[in-house]
Amino acid sequence: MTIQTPAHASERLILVLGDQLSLPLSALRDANKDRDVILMAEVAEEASYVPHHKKKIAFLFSAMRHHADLLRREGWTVRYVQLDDDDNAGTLPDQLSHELGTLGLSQVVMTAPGEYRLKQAICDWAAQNGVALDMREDTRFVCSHAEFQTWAQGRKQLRMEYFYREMRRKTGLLMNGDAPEGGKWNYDAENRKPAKGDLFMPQPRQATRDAITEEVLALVGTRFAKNFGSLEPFWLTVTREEALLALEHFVQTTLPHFGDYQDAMLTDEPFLYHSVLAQYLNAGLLGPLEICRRVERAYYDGDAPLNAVEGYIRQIIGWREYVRGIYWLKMPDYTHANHFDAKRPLPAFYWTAQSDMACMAAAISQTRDNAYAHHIQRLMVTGNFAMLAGIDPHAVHEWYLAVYADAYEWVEAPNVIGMSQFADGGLLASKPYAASGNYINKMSDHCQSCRYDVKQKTGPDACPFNPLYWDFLIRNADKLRGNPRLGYAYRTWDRMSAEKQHAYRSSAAAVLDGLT
Ligand code: FAD
Ligand code: DLZ
Ligand code: SF4
Repeated sequence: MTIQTPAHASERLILVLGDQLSLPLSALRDANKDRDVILMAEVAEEASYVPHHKKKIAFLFSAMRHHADLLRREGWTVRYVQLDDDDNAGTLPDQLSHELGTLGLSQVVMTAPGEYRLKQAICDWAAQNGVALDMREDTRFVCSHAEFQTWAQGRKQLRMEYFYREMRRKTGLLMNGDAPEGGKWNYDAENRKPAKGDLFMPQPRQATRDAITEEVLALVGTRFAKNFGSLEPFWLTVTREEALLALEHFVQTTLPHFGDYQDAMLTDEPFLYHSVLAQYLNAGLLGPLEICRRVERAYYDGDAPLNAVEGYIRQIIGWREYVRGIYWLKMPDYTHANHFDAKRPLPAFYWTAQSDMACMAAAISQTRDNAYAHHIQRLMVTGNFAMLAGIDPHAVHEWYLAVYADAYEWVEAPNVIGMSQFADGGLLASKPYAASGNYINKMSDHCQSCRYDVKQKTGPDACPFNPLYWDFLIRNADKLRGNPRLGYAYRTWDRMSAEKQHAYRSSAAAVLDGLT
């Protein structure tokens, strides 16, 4: 890819994407408010490259429209193209061609897209059309691509924990000189408690709706009527101002318990003690360091314990930065990785939420209602089931990319392909996150109301996760038996009677045969 830098900074078209809703954007660094024009466009291609959840599209379109207003208030000239405008060209490259032609410009500046797909399309378009494209690094992250590559070079294993420590040192977050605050880098061992329903459980901040949001909701309700998900109630924040209030609300009401109940699941509490900030962060309404510094301050002010604050900061400067690094290191092949050669189509209940498995029904119906499910639901319920059942990881990837308001491929794909499906063969995770019903029972209240019996191992009433767990390990024994972290599981299988082994395999076959 050739990136040409314009000789002088004047009269350029600056493209701002739907997930680049930040004033401190590298594309705007040296721009001229009097002469340069910003382009923002709602285009069919971005809105349909996967069948996005209605709430996700509405959130982004409304946030884009509010951001365009903010840019105008800041003195910029903004050309904003709405989805239904007559001169909407349908794709970002075509819209760029159209605007360059109308304005008589030939230079485009932008911050690099987060997704490989779009970056490639825009670079190809610029090369084919002889457009001078100045595509700049996205500086809204703690770790640059070059820095991640240097860190990854020569390492046999790319473990998040070591990367995270580097990011702690780099940012100084929760550091006491060279030592981690409290003496330990990671307080996860304290963060595995199941939760109990509580009438006073905090909820994410509900945003106010204005005329712009109402207009977008009407547009999405019509144009994307057949897409997955409920548009109403629409409570997401669509401005930076309100996203800052949502951050403050989280810190004051929820953060103190974030650590303790990070892995818990409850049927009637979709958000538990999670921050529900990822959609704002990934769209650019909030920055990773401003969130982390606010959360760190809560610890030093005595408002939140270290296990919560460290755990939270680790998700952002650890996991979030790390998965982005992996994505750019491994694309374009990464989203087609299929270590287990899994081929089964995605069952229909991932779209309907109609399943007798109470845990799956809860995770998917909450996803349908909120365009949200928290990490353990994504990993240990819907993700775990898909991997155990041998669902094609690319289909699983496309589902996750569509259904969550925070989903962009750079963050979704490593979490799905790597962490939840082990489809990259262990680049990201040292062992598959495979679990039987016992784990879900320990961490949730789902099993109490389930048609299946979590204690039954085999037979028609057994929790489907139980036989599927063993079937998965045995189906993939050639690829997994050598993994030292699975030694105990294989030794347990080897000690079982042939009759018990057979019962597990035939129960699993019955579950798999029943998937449609
Ligand atoms: P909290 O639980 O409050 O966590 C705080 C913040 O940490 C999040 O807002 C997020 O920015 C960051 N974070 C936490 N875990 C991760 C992680 N594993 N990777 C990257 N960032 C993390 N996150 C996305 O932002 N987009 C996705 O498309 C996405 N897809 C996922 C798919 C699967 C299968 C799994 C297992 C995880 C996925 N995650 C994704 C990570 C995580 O589940 C979400 O970031 C989190 O649930 C968002 O809700 P929250 O803001 O309440 O997060
Ligand atoms: C996700 C999304 C959607 C639904 N629509 C638009 C859009 O109409 N215009 C736009 O500029 N961006 C949109 N996006 C976000 C882009 O898909 C995102 O910028 C790329 O995936 C790169 O991360
Ligand atoms: Fe899920 Fe099994 Fe529990 Fe039912 S019994 S909720 S399927 S883990």
